[in-house]
Amino acid sequence: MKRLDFLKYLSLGTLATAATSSCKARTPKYSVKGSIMISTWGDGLRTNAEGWNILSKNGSAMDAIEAGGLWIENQVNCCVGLGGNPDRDGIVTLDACVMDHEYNCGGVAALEKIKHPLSVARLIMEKTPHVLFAGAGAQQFALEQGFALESGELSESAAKTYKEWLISEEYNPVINIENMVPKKLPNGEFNHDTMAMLALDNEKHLAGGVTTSGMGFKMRGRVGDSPIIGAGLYVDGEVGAATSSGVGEEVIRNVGGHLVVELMRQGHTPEQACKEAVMRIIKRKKNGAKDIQVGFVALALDGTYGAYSIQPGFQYAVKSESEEKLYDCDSYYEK
Ligand code: SD4
Repeated sequence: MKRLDFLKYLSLGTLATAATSSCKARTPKYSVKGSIMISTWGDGLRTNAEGWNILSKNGSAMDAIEAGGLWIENQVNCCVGLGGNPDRDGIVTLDACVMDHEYNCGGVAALEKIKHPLSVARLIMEKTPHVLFAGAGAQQFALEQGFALESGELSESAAKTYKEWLISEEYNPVINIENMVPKKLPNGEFNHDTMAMLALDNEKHLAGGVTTSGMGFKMRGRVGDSPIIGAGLYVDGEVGAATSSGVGEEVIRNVGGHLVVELMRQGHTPEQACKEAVMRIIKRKKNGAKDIQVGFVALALDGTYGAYSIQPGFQYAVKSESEEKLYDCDSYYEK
């Protein structure tokens, strides 16, 4: 970014907010007919394929989301499932949530030793009067529902990364900035890849889901935006759905998912809504959020979709009848 633009944005902050809240509908950037699934990052191509198996046979958006979650949680990568990076005490804790078009939702926070947190979140939604379970209670619920208790042993890659991290013990939440990251994790990996998914089925029902091991080397007990309805995910069956990846604290502070959906309700396209939510984060951070990443992806009920992030490098995958593609979204800062 153009420093001048940024200063202008800061000084015109109030004006900007007022102007956008009366924003009229714009020509949609991307739109599709029929069902569609959108997932964050490169692995999103695979989660979309899992979801598409269901959507293409007239299955429900929620089933598609769960299929995507099951697939990614079975992989070993830095940031989703039990193979992900641990907290600073060396323990993997998982966050996940789901939400459907009728405002039903469920989430788990800081869940340990359970392989499929997104499915647990769905059962919380379907079988309990509650929305969010945390820690030991979340694990107890999962065991009661028949999930196995896993060993808690770190994956080979997480054990290696953790060992290297222990040398500095520095918590450095620089994530999701593939092209311009100043600092990688010690093993050269990037600390990103939360799986955030949105789907629209042939019944025009929306659903969303997020699953993550959260920020690597977080403080014990830390919960990010991913299981928080309204922050990491929000679905409004009358308007659209939005989800996020990046530094969860900033998404929670700005109630990102809900903000994006409300902006769409006011007439913003999905991309414009994501951009406005990103701008709020930038405006409210003293250093203009120069060193962090947050990206939002949104899907409107009419099938239009879009995304926007603070830093370049945020990707999302789209699968519909007419396309199968990984997009690099526009960002506030340039490479
Ligand atoms: C968190 N939002 O725990 C997650 C991290 C993330 O890509 O999205 N990483 O704050």
